[in-house]
Amino acid sequence: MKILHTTPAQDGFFMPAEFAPHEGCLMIWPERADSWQYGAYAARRAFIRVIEVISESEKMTVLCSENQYDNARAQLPDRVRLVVMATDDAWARDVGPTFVIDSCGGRRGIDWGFNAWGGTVDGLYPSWERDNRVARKFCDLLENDVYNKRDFICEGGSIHVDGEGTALVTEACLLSAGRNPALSRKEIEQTLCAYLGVSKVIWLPRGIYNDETNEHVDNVCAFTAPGEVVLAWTDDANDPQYALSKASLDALEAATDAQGRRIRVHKLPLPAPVTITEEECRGLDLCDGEATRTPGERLAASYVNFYIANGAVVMPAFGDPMDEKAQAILQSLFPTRKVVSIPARDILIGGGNIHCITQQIPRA
Ligand code: KQY
Repeated sequence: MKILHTTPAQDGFFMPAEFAPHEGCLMIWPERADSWQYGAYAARRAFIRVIEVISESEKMTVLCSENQYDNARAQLPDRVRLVVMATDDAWARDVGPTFVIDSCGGRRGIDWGFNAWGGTVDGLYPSWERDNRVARKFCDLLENDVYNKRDFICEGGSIHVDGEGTALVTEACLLSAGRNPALSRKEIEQTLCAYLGVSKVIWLPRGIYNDETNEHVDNVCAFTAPGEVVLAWTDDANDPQYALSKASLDALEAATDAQGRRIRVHKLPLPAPVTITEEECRGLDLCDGEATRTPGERLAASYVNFYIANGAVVMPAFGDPMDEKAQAILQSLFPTRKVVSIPARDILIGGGNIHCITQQIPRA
């Protein structure tokens, strides 16, 4: 495996859309006791269900700690490849490589810098060195060369692309003080263009209310096809989310993509606010002496946090009447894939959802 110091755009590589064909998917076995309540037992059940569904149509690789290898092996389907690799938590979207491909059958990874969503400014755990090394190690495992971009803090959940030259990000996240404070908005945009192989970046102002990632785009808006997105939406003007979603709607309606198209926006309803219970908080260890959640805290629940697999769209469900409506909307937007909904409260408690715990490996 070579470590590259050029850029993907210079070399003719670009990030394909998530709805383009995948060779496989990367996930990480949950274990961290201040993220996953009560020994991560319930979280593991939800992760396993996600793994089962995705691995029906893609080669699945799961990373786990040495301590968890036997336990994970016993619970995962035989068709899943299980690899021991040290991580700090289970967010494959954010710590795994972002893959880029070219038109000659090549695939490479990008190794962004990772600082636990904000480093010493507002990061979510005090040490992230193991996570920061996952992208490069995983490229080594796949025998894919890797672009070194550790001097730029970026998580996979903070970017979406349409595969036709357009990227989607939020200002709240990409311009946050804990990411790349020395870079201007223009410099950040130039970096995204050089590494994702895009020519246009659409900036949404905000993401999902109380999203501890500084409002990753993958929880609020996602491409479903070139020129088409779903946007997390509420009609309740008293919900703090309303102003955030409305600001993003305005930005999308004013934008054109890299091909000069206007963006078609499909509103995806949000579930009623989801809050964490006292009992759930009691099951979480302290992090650096502090509680990671407070009883009654609103969690960043959104149906937009789905994963587009080769044969399925895997979406979170929250036991809310909107679950079925959201599923029907997604099914109409992905007619060639089966939309499978998975109860995901136990993933949400960790701070993200199905998109955040998966990372696609595009077919080269
Ligand atoms: O991408 C994500 N949404 C990850 C969130 C991590 C939160 C850590 N508690």
